[in-house]
Amino acid sequence: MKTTKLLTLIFLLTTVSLTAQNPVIIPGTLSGTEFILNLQNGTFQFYNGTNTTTMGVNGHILGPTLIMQKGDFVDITVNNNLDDTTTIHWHGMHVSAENDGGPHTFILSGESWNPQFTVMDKAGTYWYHPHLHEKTNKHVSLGIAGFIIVKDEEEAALELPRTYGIDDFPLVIQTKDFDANKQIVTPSNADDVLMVNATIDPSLDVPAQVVRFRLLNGSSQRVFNIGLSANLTFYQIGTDGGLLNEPLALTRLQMAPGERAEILIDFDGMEGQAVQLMSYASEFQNGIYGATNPGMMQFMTLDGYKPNALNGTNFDIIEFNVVAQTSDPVTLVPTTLVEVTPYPEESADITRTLNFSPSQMGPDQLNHPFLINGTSFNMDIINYTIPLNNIEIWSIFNQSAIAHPFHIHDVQFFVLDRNGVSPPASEQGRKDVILIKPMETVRFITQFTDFANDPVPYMLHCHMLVHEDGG
Ligand SMILES: [Cu+2]
Repeated sequence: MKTTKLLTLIFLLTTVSLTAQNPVIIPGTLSGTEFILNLQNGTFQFYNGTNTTTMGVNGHILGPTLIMQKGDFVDITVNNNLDDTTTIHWHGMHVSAENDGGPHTFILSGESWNPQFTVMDKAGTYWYHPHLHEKTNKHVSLGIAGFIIVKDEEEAALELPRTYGIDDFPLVIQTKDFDANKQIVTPSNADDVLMVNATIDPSLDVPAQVVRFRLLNGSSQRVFNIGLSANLTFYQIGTDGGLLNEPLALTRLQMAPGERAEILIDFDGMEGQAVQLMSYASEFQNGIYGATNPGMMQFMTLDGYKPNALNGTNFDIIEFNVVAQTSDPVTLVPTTLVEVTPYPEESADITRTLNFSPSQMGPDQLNHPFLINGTSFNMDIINYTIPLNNIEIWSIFNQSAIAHPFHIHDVQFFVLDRNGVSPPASEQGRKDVILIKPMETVRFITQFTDFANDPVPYMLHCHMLVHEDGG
């Protein structure tokens, strides 16, 4: 009897230690105007004692955070030391097509690419990732992704936390599928391992004051319904393309693959307490990757999707442990931020309509590629030729049974409406990704300024990387 109890105790202790929190990795930074990025194969221990084959930038997993100043002319050298062709795209940034790093601007194994451009973007959280046709998911899933933080004078004038790694933290949230040997499986619909900055079961010590988080959904397919434990309030201050007019007090924020959000959490007076950043995925309606059923109808299957403890349930993303204040804390959430001015609808030169549809109708449609206006991606076809400086409304109808996060390069847009209704305040800032639900029409307005290029196109695509790779 005693032995049994002892064994039980040992078992419990072992279980606890296996699920212990791991301090989240904070990526290093590169700043200035010259950046050298070495893409490389690597191995990384997501699980203690087990090497997983990975890809990384200047290291074995993920990449450094690039800190850029608006107005600077930056010179980036990307050395492809992988044994595969790839590209690097500056997601969300307004750069010329030849500097954008889309699938046409590939870097062969052993070669280098040297984009140079003036940073024209507003202060905000952008990111970089591979964009090779049919290989984007593999290269991102194996680990190539990094943050870009753009700073500007407008943002610098605000009383916001901005000390990297102290009161300003980048958090890339990803789910992956590991096989029995703890190797990453791609493509997969069985992504049941959640990580933040490549750390499984992550925790982070945060000071008892207002702290800024730059959230990125870097997952291949999964949508998160961000919230805090005990439904604590947090404040969204930024969307994909920069700061909002004013902080928004929220308890939930939906984030699809590719989307970023800057949030503030006020930990003042909470020293010694723990707060979980969570996904309340139980609240998703069907038809979203992350809900109980990924298709609108229950009978629609997605190979490998079930069973998965992350689907349709609430789960922790990262634990924040509140520690002592820093010496110069921000303790108030500002009341106003920057002026964000959408283009008036009447200013549009044209409305384009896009229709997302399955390539194969019926209950198995989620396992097949999806089409835009009845066609899939072709490297040799340019689908739209847009006059420089056009202001355009894009009206996108999702005629398929799963929600797709639509992404367009070069521009930030403003959402006009969802099925004719104004979007929630959290979607009224500058955006470059928008989740379009089944049978929903989303309209946005944008302007195509500064860059014209005949042979090198910009991309528009679904940011579920499996759908993207499917064309
Ligand atoms: Cu899609």
